[in-house]
Amino acid sequence: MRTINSFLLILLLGVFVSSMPVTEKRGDSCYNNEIFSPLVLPEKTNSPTTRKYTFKLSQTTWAPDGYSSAVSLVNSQYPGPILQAYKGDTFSITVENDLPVETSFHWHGMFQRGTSWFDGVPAVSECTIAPGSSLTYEFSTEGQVGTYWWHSHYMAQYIDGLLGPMIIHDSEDPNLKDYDYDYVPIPDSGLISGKGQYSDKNSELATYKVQKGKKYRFRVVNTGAYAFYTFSIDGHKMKVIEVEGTYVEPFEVTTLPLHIAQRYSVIVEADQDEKDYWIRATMSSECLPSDNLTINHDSKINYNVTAILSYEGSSSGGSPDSQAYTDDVTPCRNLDSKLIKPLTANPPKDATQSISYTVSFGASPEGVVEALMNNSTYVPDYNNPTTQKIMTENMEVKDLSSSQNAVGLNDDKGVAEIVVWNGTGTTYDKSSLNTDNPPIRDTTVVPSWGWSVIRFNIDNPGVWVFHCHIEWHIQIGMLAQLVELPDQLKSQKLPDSIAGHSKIF
Ligand SMILES: *[C@@H]1O[C@H](CO)[C@@H](O)[C@H](O)[C@H]1NC(C)=O
Ligand SMILES: *[C@@H]1O[C@H](CO)[C@@H](O)[C@H](O)[C@H]1NC(C)=O
Ligand SMILES: *[C@@H]1O[C@H](CO)[C@@H](O)[C@H](O)[C@H]1NC(C)=O
Ligand SMILES: *[C@@H]1O[C@H](CO)[C@@H](O)[C@H](O)[C@H]1NC(C)=O
Ligand SMILES: *[C@@H]1O[C@H](CO)[C@@H](O)[C@H](O)[C@H]1NC(C)=O
Ligand SMILES: [Cu+2]
Repeated sequence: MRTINSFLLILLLGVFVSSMPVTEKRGDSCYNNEIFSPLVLPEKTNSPTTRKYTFKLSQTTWAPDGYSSAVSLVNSQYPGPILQAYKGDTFSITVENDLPVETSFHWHGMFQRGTSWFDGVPAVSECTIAPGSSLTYEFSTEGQVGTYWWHSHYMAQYIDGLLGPMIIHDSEDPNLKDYDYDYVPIPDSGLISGKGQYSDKNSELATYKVQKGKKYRFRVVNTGAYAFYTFSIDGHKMKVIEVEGTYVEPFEVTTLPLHIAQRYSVIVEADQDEKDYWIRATMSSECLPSDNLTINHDSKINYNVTAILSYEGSSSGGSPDSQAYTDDVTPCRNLDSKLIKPLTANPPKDATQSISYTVSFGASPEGVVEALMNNSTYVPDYNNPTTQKIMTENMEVKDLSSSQNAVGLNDDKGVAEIVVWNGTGTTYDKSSLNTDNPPIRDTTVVPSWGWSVIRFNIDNPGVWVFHCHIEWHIQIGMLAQLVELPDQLKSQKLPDSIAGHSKIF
């Protein structure tokens, strides 16, 4: 654990601490300009097709917000390429790893039915991709639509830039007639879509151009590793239409809370005076893991991260004088789940298997900080991923060591329930659960000293990680493995590219 710890500390210093003068010339070459224009949709085909992408990884030094740091990029861009497909298509993404370190890519929110080994979680679904080698991930988008993202799942590598959005378009999207253009903004590490002002207040900000009278779908993705954001656009209400791949009954908000990895699609109507307006992604300092060993409290983090909504014909010249909405949003909490009503819902009523976890922090006998799930910190076995143990070595969940935090879900057609506790509770008020049309999402916030209940159908064979998405917490072991329908998994065939893809370090 010690190595992982210090590795993370180094990365954090890169992100949060500014102690040296910026000498680097600010280069524009790394911006992914694709993200500042309305999405150009992929060509439609009559039947589902394969959308091919190639990721070339490289390291460079870059100062997107005026603070220069070492970054790892996909195709020399930040954010990385926007992956797009239509419902039912297959993604085929070849990763060529030219980094001096190993890597692995995760496709956040993808069900990976029948392809769990392409989930990209090292030590769980597959081995890492060694420096100088490549791997082609191939998986179907069947049954999924909406807004997702991808990121490295190796160590805390995505903080350095290995991330990007992923969109599955839908010709039957009920909202298609309600907007004219489709934009993606991603608040992350004090930047919006790769632009921000850290120490250089003259740094260019992300600008989203709009035309009066038109309607814009904004897909907002928190691709950060630490920060909770509240997202808003001065003077413009936002109509929420999609939550992490699920269409919802549209509702209006002025401020959208987003914790790490959460996504929303909102429709914004350009119905105001033709000026410039602040787009705000305000970080809540009270939600940052503020361990003084991990974050330099003296650093001048810009909590008020901004971008610009600029009307065509605006005379503001890139300096809006607009005022923020003043409504109160409870920091570090989900958007009120009572507002989120999926358009189609058939939630499981009762659970056939209930699993509870108390999450906490502790220290190893050597004094190293650990994150615990039921008093057990997860220790990755990079040389022999769990999927391989199950599929090729015929191991059972009970054979896995306790540091694997593994639980078997064996009841085909059953319903799993996971109850996460922050604190020492043991029972919760079942009558307080909404079992008619609860939010359907892949990332939720467990409230301070509170609990969350998650239910899902046991129908997707694979080894899946259930983890905290705060990078600092996952790196110190806040992760459990759900071994779903292992017998069915064993009857699937591991592709040669994965089977032959063993760790060489
Ligand atoms: C961190 O904070 C704790 C408690 O607030 C304090 O005791 C400790 O000295 C601090 N450590 C450093 C390195 O500043
Ligand atoms: C950030 O914005 C809030 C609300 O607009 C304001 O109260 C606060 O002073 C700002 N903080 C900084 C550091 O500019
Ligand atoms: C976690 O601990 C609780 C309380 O001892 C227990 O009921 C529960 O089954 C444990 N969870 C797992 C996954 O073992
Ligand atoms: C974790 O360990 C503490 C201290 O030994 C104990 O009191 C607590 O019940 C344990 N929690 C779980 C969920 O097992
Ligand atoms: C539980 O909530 C408290 C209060 O907000 C927080 O300090 C603590 O870090 C939380 N525990 C975990 C494991 O996130
Ligand atoms: Cu993720």
